Amino acid sequence: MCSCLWSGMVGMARELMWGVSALMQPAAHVVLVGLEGAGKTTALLRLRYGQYVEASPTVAFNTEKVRVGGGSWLIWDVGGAERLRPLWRPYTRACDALIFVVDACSDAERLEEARVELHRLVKQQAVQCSVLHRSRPPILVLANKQDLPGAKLPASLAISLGLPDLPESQPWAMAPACSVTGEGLEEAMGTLNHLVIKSRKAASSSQTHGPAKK
Ligand SMILES: Nc1nc2c(ncn2[C@@H]2O[C@H](COP(=O)(O)OP(=O)(O)OP(=O)(O)O)[C@@H](O)[C@H]2O)c(=O)[nH]1
Ligand SMILES: [Mg+2]
Repeated sequence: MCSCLWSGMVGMARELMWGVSALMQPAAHVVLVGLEGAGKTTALLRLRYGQYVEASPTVAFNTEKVRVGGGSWLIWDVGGAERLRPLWRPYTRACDALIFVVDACSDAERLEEARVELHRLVKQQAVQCSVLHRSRPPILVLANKQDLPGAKLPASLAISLGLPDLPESQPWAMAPACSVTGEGLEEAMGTLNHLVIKSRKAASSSQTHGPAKK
């Protein structure tokens, strides 16, 4: 048999096995964080109920199980008020992924506050993951409230939040959304699903072949 045909078949079989094992994976544990009022609970309720549900400020956390974007998710939504932010650390311990929600209409001061919190979280994750010998969970930054006039585009928000400065070992992606109408949420969860699958693949191949060279 022609070697390129053989390697094509092996590749297809490998992809099929990955597809089947992804279906059999338990729900990924995801944590929604971000400053107060960014729209975390609105996004969670939109994903869960498929319609706009008015949210009041979260005083601790909410949790919902949803299937969207090709994945099954157990989502924890933790309040973003300053006094609640210390809770992000225990909730994000050993999670499979993070969603950092940002209000795309934030002024420069609020964006700087969001940048500081995001980078603090990434540093905490790095420490926790090295202690637990696991790879860093991917982060999806959700550029929410795209329906409002003056909403900044994802590329500009990525710069303001210092995403290009994150270490190479930190997988991230950015997605625009409007949690009130739900526009962009499914695509965003699809993007996160790809990141989670890629992370799981990398973790399982490093268990088999040893860690990848840096
Ligand atoms: N126009 C618009 N408003 C939104 C959007 N997402 C959320 N909101 C509004 O923003 C306000 C705050 O939303 P929440 O979902 O409570 O924000 P949160 O991030 O959960 O806030 P905390 O629980 O305090 O951390 C609410 O009035 C929402 O209706 C959006 O995409 N567009
Ligand atoms: Mg909330």
